[in-house]
Amino acid sequence: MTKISSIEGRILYNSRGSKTIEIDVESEGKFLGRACAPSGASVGKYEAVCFPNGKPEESLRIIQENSQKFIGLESSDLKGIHDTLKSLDNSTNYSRIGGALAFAVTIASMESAAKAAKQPLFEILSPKSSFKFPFPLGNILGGGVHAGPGTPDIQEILICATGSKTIESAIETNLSVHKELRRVLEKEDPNFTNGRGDEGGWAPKLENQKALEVSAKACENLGFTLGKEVSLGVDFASSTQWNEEKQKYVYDRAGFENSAGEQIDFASNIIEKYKLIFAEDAVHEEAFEDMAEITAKFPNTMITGDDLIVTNKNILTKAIGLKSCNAVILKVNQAGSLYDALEFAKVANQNNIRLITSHRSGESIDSQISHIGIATKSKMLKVGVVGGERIAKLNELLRLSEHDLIRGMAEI
Ligand code: 2PG
Ligand code: MG
Repeated sequence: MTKISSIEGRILYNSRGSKTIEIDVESEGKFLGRACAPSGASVGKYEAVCFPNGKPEESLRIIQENSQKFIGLESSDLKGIHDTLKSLDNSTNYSRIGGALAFAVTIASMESAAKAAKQPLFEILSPKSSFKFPFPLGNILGGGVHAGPGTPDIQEILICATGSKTIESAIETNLSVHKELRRVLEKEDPNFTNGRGDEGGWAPKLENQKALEVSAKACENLGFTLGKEVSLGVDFASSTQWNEEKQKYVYDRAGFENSAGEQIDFASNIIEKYKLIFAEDAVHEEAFEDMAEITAKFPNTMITGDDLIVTNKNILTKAIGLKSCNAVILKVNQAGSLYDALEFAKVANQNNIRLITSHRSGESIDSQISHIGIATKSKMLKVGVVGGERIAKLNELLRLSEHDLIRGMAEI
């Protein structure tokens, strides 16, 4: 048991070059925990507010003025630290102090506690558990708000080495598909510049269907069968297409519009044709019934809520009642504090809703989410394939493979 002796913060930049906050929590004057908050581009309506009035400086001022409230708390007392944050901000979405601050303070504290206990972070987050590796799920082709005009409306096409038996082979297989896709794209378009989106996926000038075709082609070129050695996933991020006034999904780049019913067919056709293992936000963030229709149709695909659920346990409880999804994204900064996110994970696990712990498109080079994915028994870890801030999370998994507490891959 060690007590927090100091808490400090600073303004840094995330992978998109936007300002963010980093927090240092020290226990007993020597065990340093450090966490830097990420941020999203496709942000759910109901997720925690990143910074008060959009200003990281506000969050920094708040922690500087209130640091004494944290000093003397046990660094491992996640609930106590969470409650202290809530005493500064009793809003439901951290609009006063910023969800980014709640994220950074709670993760830095637990990292400090882990160092003091000489235990890895995943173990201190979930003591006396059995652990498995989540399957890395990585963006190989990006569009939507993560890439520029001319790219697909669909935000992400993802790869997952579902046939891999080890974490090493799962990472290597994802990398090989990402590399092969570059060759396929260069053949397809001799003017392809090798440009990449925010999460490291290629960002070609292609419409949705063609983008899916080339992604499947890259897998086949390597001798893989979709649904066997590897599987594709899609984050439709449909809220970015949803036009409230028209009550339609507007696919600007491809030049068509879908009614609610047509969107269900559009997503269903893609899930079927490409045997998707993972389909995220196939409809917009308030279409719980439409999601339920897709979930009922595809019991073997992870029909996943991200913007729909925003790592919020009350929204998840509603979705469970409506059978809206069989899987959920866990993004700590959507919830706010790590305590909130772990409470959310409990509800998901108790109800057989599969968890996918995820990065944000604007990331830091931290790698605590690899531990959070393991500790929450996530089936997948959505962290990208390439790019320094993405590789950092994958490399941490490789380091953790030296640990004999983690045995084998998750069952998906
Ligand atoms: C998503 C994420 C991460 P963002 O929509 O799932 O891939 O993107 O961080 O921009 O919300
Ligand atoms: Mg998403």
